[in-house]
Amino acid sequence: MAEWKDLRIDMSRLKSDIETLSKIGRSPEGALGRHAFEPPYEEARAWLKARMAEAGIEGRDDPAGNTFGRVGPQDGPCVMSGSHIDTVPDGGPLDGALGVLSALEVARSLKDSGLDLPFGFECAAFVEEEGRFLDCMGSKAMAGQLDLEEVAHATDPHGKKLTDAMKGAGFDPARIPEAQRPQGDVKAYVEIHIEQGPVLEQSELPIGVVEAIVGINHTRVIFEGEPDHAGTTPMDLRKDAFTGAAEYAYRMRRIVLDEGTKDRARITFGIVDLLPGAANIVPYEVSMMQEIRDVSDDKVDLLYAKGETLAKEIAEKHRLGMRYEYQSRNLAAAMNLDVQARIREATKALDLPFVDMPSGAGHDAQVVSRVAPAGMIFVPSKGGRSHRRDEWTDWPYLEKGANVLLQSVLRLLYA
Ligand code: HGY
Ligand code: MN
Ligand code: MN
Repeated sequence: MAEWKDLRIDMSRLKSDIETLSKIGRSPEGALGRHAFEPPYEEARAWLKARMAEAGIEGRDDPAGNTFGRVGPQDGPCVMSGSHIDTVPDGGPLDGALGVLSALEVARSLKDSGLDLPFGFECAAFVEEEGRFLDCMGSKAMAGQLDLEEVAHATDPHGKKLTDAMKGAGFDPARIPEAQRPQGDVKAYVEIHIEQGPVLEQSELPIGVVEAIVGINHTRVIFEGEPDHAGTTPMDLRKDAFTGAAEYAYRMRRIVLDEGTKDRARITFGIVDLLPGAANIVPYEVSMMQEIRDVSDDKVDLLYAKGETLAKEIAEKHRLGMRYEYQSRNLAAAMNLDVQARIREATKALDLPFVDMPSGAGHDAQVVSRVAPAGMIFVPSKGGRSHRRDEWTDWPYLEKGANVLLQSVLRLLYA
């Protein structure tokens, strides 16, 4: 039987899994899209469970739509590792997939090792991390942090309801609360993810140990005007909703730069819907999805409140109506110091240099950290690129990262 400190993952299996999953949900034009509960996602879920079954691991879906596989003792607390297999529209092959498939490879390596594990190890695919309907919906359900009112109202950008999408995939939204795991059930959680930014690549380091994850607030900012003829209505008489939206987006950027945490605050308007959408009609409604991020929740709250005040001021100035509709939030999260220490130990044992760093992206780990000690491992992103088709990390970095994950999990199991 292998000594646990000598265990390593099998890169050929992990590589083959990453390549195969990257083809599920890919259009003939090359765009990858696996949106929670839609057919490509369900195909990926079935494939994942088949891969578990091939390894002698039983795949299990919980009532919220998360998927788990467990090795070692089947009852009692577990060490868990996972991430998500949903993607953003036209997304990349590694965001989320790396964490799920590396966790699966860790499960297989533990099973093959013949080690007598003191606790179970679970690999997890949390559903709907990317927030097409509702950010980190699956991990929030497991952590008992899901607001069922938000679930009832959540829609995708086309107006499809989350509850209808769940039903379409065979899940009953009324049973979501059953997905909550009892306190103490997850003894520790560790997630590997691509960095999605340039820091590791630029400093030529293979591993990042995450110290904290940003808080995120999603709010719909809507300006309402009147649809008038674009040629005959004088400029000073029209109620142009876009004028309000444009001024708002421009001035909010300044506020976030001046009043958010230095170098850590972000604002993005990633969805803008304009009605009626004709070149010769004054827009009567503009709805923008505002995303604020900061490492400090107090700053997120402050910027959110400043946004409402600004929107009111601008609406008055241009004689527009205004609605400021909160959608959802993820609280900022510090990673557990003990889990961080185990990751550093594992990294040093593998003779790899690393850096401690914050995460500007949101992750399931930040939700799980509310109910269990959680940590994260980052690997470099080529060109810092993510949430796009050419997102990539070279294979040797992925192998190093997966071995750090395995060795971190072993330290958490035997701690
Ligand atoms: O949006 C995020 O930060 C993550 O990629 N879901
Ligand atoms: Mn993402
Ligand atoms: Mn992700």
